[in-house]
Amino acid sequence: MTIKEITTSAYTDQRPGTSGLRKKVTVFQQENYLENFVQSIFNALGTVTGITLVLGGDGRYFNREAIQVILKMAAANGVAKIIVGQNGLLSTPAVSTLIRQHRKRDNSVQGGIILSASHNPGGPDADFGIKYNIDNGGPAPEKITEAIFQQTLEITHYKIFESAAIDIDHIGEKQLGKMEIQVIDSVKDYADLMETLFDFEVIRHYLQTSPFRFYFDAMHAVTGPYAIEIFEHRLLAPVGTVLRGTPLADFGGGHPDPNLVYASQLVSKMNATDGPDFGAASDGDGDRNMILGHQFFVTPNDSLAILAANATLVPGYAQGLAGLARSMPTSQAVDRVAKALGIPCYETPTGWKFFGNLLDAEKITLCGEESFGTSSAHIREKDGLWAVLFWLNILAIKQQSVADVVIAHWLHYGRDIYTRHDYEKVNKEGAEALMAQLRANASKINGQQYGDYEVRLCDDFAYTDPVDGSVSSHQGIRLLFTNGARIVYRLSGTGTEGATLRVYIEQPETDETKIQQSIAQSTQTILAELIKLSLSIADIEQFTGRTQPDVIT
Ligand code: VG1
Ligand code: CO
Repeated sequence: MTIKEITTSAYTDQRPGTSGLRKKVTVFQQENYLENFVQSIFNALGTVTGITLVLGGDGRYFNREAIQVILKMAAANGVAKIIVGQNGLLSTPAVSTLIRQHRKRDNSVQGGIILSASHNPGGPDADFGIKYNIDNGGPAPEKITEAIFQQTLEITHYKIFESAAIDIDHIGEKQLGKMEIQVIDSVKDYADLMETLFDFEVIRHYLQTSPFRFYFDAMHAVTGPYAIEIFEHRLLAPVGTVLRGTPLADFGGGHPDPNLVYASQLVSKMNATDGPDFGAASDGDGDRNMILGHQFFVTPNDSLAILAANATLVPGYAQGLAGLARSMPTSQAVDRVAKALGIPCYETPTGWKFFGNLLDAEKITLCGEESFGTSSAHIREKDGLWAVLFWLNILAIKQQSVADVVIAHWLHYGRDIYTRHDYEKVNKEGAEALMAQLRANASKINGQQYGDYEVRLCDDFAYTDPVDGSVSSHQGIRLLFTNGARIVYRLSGTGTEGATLRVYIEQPETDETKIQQSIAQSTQTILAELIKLSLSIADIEQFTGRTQPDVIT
């Protein structure tokens, strides 16, 4: 076995987006493409000699190949040890858990590498991704992702160990040159952490003694083994509670995206007359969650607010919450809870990395995004199964239906009627021109009256991190109306084809009668006037050629 130094030339398209580097598998399969990025991570870290890293992915196509490359490159670069999930599988929240737990005992643990394109489809013609997480278990902040990007532009060489394939399918310790490889059970540490946060006894009792029925759809992605262990083995839910529980390299041909469109199988189960009481799904890498009741969809915005409002019912949060946070496009539902609890609520740009400092500084305990992401200070990533367990724990205590819990919440705190419209795979130049025009017109839009809606503020959202003072600008155009309604426009940073324009639309309602009426109405109908405005203010048709979104959430 020898260390080889390979000459390479730089690619110019390796800037990490909202959540790591995401590209088509065919892009990653280009000569030295993955190697360049991995070496750039190591180079950006300065020295990796003697460090320990956690490594795993969501099992999608190219996961195994990438793990072999990373192990060999780590060994050649002087990494002391890699902790890797069996079969190369680790969910994003499990990686975060492992980094934090191993670091408590061993401060050579510096971070981890996650292989996933999250909710994007997998397979030879679909997507792959790679992301670096730092020693707190969370996604690298912009300062580090920018340093990695700089390295990708300057790279000339990378180092790799020449060796046969390393067995990652059997638990145990192996050696590659001087580097130790510890293949671990992908599930155990994460499942143990969940037991410390939630009352498994109460949930188990409820599942066994009441008629309550529930399904979890793992979408053939990474959460299958975690969900089977937690729900079926530890909580004794009936075998078959976990649907599509086997991770597949192409996710069975579907989008591992837990929303009403891509989890339609679960949705139709929930909508049946005699359907179950509770349903949930998670995404490719296990950090997202969708929560459903019988014939009822809980928006991620409401879910975050409801978890916050009920947190003290759950053992892990019985002491109360330090503060709350949401990404800017996420609805203001959680702000109402923060206000009622008398705790701060922070508004961050889109992407989990912006919550890290707030969590580290103990300024917040729970946080979330409208994009089906919710989590807490227990790790530094969003956490799909955590949210499902949180709901199960609350339902087992309250013994009410999901719909009753949500409606009672609305009547108490007010309701934020909300939708997100995604215009996918649109022409990149058109989408950028649309944003540029909005940006240029922001000051003109300020103060404008559109029908019943008067703009109180139109700006391009910028965020100053309250902990380290770093500034992130151009995070989305927001229109705040005097009546509390909002329209937000931003371009996705996770897509791999053309551009995706996301339009977020929100209308608060605090009048009890109107909230009651809203229950039977469709969100799109209630928001019709704002939706029309969202199209005209940004000239969406003119710039994208589209008159309707591809996905409505
Ligand atoms: C999307 C979501 C964002 C989320 C990100 C990563 O980003 O909007 O809220 O943090 O995906 O989610 P964008 O830039 O496409 O809007 V996932 O589950 O990577 O890990
Ligand atoms: Co994800």
